[in-house]
Amino acid sequence: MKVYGSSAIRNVAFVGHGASGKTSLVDALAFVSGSSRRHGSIKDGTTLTDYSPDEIDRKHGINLGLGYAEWLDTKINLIDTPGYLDYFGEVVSGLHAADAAVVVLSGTGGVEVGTEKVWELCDELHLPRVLFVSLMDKEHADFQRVFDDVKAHLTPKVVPVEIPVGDGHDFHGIINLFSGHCHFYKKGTKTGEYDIVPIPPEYEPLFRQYSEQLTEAVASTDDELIERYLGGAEISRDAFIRAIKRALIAGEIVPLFCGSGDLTYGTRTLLKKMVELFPSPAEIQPPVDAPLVGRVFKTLSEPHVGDVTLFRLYTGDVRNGSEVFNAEHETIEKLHHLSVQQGKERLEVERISAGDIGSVAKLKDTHTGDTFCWREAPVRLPPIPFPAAVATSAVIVKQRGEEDKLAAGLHKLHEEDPTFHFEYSSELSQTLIHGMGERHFDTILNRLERKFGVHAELVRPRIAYRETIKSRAEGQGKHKKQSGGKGQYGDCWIRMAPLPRGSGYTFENEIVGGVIPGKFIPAVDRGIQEAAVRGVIAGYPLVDFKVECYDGSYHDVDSNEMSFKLAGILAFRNVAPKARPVLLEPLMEVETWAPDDVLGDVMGDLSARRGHILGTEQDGRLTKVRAIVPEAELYKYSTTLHSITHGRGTHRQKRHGYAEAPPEITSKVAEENQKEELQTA
Ligand SMILES: Nc1nc2c(ncn2[C@@H]2O[C@H](COP(=O)(O)OP(=O)(O)O)[C@@H](O)[C@H]2O)c(=O)[nH]1
Ligand SMILES: [Mg+2]
Repeated sequence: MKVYGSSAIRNVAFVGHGASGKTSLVDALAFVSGSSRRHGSIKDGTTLTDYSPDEIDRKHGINLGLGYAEWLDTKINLIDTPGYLDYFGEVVSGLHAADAAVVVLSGTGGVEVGTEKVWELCDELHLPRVLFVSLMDKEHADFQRVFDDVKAHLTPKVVPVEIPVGDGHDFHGIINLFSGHCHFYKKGTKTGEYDIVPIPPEYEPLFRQYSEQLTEAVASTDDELIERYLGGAEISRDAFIRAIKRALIAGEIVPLFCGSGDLTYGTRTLLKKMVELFPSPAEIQPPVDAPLVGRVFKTLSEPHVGDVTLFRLYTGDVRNGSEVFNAEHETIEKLHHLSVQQGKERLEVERISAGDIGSVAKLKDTHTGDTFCWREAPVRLPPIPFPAAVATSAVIVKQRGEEDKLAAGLHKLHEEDPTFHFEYSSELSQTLIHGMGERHFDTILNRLERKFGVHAELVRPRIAYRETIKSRAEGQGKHKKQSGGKGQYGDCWIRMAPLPRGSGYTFENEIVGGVIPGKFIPAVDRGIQEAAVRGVIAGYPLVDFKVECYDGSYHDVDSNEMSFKLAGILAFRNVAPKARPVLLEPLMEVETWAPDDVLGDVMGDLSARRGHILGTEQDGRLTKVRAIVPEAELYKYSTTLHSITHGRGTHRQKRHGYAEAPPEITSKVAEENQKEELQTA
């Protein structure tokens, strides 16, 4: 394959809501350009970028996919991203490798939740972008409605640069406002080819109206052009394109295109305009100044190949066999079989030049987010800001003996996907996974099975309850045993008192006159602590209390540390139940963002989860609700929130200490504990 220099490269991410037609469009662009051999379809599971078994089964993207289209002597890198929010990490990766974005909208759906989310991220990254309304051949597709929707809900800067001719099944042409041509597509069009025909008379008024709007919008972003425009002078095509490109990069206008990925309509114009309007890497300021800077934005784990590292170069060229420095892990990595990806295919290349995207397999110690540089000039780019996990579950193996394989598999999956985390909680004796939601966990389980042969399932995470006491109480613990020879003797009197939440445990020695010798006192303390770990109500650690040891007795021969430790245990078991013990449950502080039309339902749901609402405030288009909710009630919250808000709501949560559980919860937890004890007895 030809090596392209920086100014002949475009890096474009395709982003948008699920099922808006991104993957089909990317497939069509690569095919129409002649760079990919097959025009695939979602239905047959043959698209360029949705090739993993999971994606073929589910008929939607899960991983970022990469292909390219060569058009007008330019290599356009096509970064396809999934639409579902559970895979938003892939969008973050993709946009960090891109210099521009095509935001894809469905002709029947318009602006959807996913569109808004990717738009916000493009805004944050100041990415130049265009909008493409796909699926224009679908019944009920409506370009005008989508345009109005975009203007009202996404950006007022949108300007149509094309007009579809014919609606739904009758869609057969596109009027190009740049050239003033109407492109007519014959039935059976395979590679986006068209005839140029006169604009149909019934479209003349709309054509004139939109052309004027476009010229005015572009001219108004450019002082020189506006003079000429107002003076009635011709604006040359070159000057016009230059002005649009400048305005697009500055975010002053957002051109709106249309077409159909399935039918390949509109693909040639989009290819051409990506070359003409999007900045090349040569026009982009590199993030740091160094002779070689590249960023790993994605690690794929491919069957038969292993780990495939996708990287974007900013400065410097690398060659097949180059030794680059990974500053994060301080390792030298040799780039064997340097390649570019065309979907799942890897095409070996001699060189990847500055600005381009490359792929390399089997690196030693390189992960998503790492920086490549030369050893002599080490640099590290800031980490890619991946979204924080919003859901937690516990995971167990279905077959005994697979625990080690589970941990190894989870570790690999975390390296592949930075939005996925896991930990082993020794307190809960459970492996916990944290991620973006049920759908995300589902894919994790599938990958565990396919790639690592681990059969695992999700279970509810246990809750780390605590116990405490609410009043003072006192009493004795006495251990005495006489069995021939030397006996055992320990005897102590203790007072227990509650302490404020979060203070833990304190022990005070109030023995006077040596009724318990000083050397045995620490043993009493240890005994109490040991007993406290098992609690008195439901088997959970008892916390936030004070113990005073104020009396006791000993035996010259039979007393020893063990006897006094046992005395401590007995004293705790005797006194704690008299000190009004209660169960404490962990709380979370939850922040939920939701649109106003479902705010009532969102608050109702939080209350039903025994949540205490602290307040609400406006935050952009959404309202933020703050609430304190028991952790036990938050299992699968993200899924419920998703369904109540139709995917428009998000939330975030953090620990917020403990509070006394209501009696019905206490008895339920105590009962469960009893059952478990019987089972393990
Ligand atoms: N009629 C029609 N269907 C399309 C078109 N593009 C995609 N589709 C279908 O719409 C669904 C979603 O397409 P896909 O490319 O997976 O969308 P993505 O989730 O945005 O990547 C699939 O069933 C496609 O076959 C199109 O241009 N016309
Ligand atoms: Mg897709």
